[in-house]
Amino acid sequence: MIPIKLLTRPINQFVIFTLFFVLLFAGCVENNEEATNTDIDGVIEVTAMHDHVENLHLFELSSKEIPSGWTTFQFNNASPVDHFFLIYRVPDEGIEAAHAAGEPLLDHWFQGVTEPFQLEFNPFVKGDIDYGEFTDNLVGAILERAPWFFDPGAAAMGGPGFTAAWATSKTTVHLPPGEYVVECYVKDENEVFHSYIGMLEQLTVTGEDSEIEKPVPTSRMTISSTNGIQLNEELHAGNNIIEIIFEDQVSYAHLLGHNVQLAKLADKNDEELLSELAAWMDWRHPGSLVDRAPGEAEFLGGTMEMTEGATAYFHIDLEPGDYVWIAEIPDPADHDMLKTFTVGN
Ligand SMILES: [Cu+2]
Repeated sequence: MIPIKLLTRPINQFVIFTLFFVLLFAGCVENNEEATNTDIDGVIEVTAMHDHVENLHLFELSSKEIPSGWTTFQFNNASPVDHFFLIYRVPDEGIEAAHAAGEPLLDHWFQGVTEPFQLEFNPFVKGDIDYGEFTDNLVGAILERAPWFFDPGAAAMGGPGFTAAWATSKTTVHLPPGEYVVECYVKDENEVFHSYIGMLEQLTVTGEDSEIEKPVPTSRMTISSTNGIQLNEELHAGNNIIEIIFEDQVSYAHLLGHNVQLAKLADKNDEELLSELAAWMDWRHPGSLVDRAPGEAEFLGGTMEMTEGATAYFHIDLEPGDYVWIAEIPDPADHDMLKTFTVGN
């Protein structure tokens, strides 16, 4: 049984928390990426990798301790499947609970949130229990081990969005001092979330101020549950910095809030692929969110979920062609969160 209170208000955080965690990976600059970013103040390199021997999906971070303020995450996907980098702020209650249990914070999060999610998801994705039973079981398990996850809740702070295998993306977010957990919940072929098999890391933001100025945007986007995704002007070929403002945040049927993803398409009028892509992004279905986006859709980043009022800056070098903005929610077109466009020469 889930207390009603927890099903109303915390659903946001629940949602937020809802899924899995990530790891930040530091460091390794792959030879197919530009290596200059480590020289820029306020840029953290995150490399996504796959350990084929152990079947682990991993993040490597250029630093796991950073000053507070504006930070740009350069996400290098050096692996054969799609990933993202979702940042959660751990509430003080979570830090205290880990301390009281004598457990490292990341272990406490894994055992309290990540592991219950995977274990409760297993019978659901096999078809043994229905969605209602799954969510009841999930909430019960997390309340038992990590009640702080719902109340006061872990806050979604954005981070680089879905980034295709071997691709890179770049997103700037503002992080106040605190402890953070980062994760990717793309699934492998066995319906195992990457957060459960390595992509869960801790990031510490110190009290020191980075004194980095926020990026100067070239265009402005808003996203909200009522007006969907709105961009104030057409994008052009070349470098763009898109300011993405979360006017609100709500919990959808898949327990998560909205986010903003960009994908390149072979043909923006391919309606079949667009609905396949939208269905693929709903983690609840067997086969969805597994390995790679369907067809020729290639994810180029964006920003993961953020709390109401938060802003991210998405840096993207666009070449001419067809694209789609899409939020990772059920039936995004119904919410005006699936929008195709063309970039001209
Ligand atoms: Cu992943």
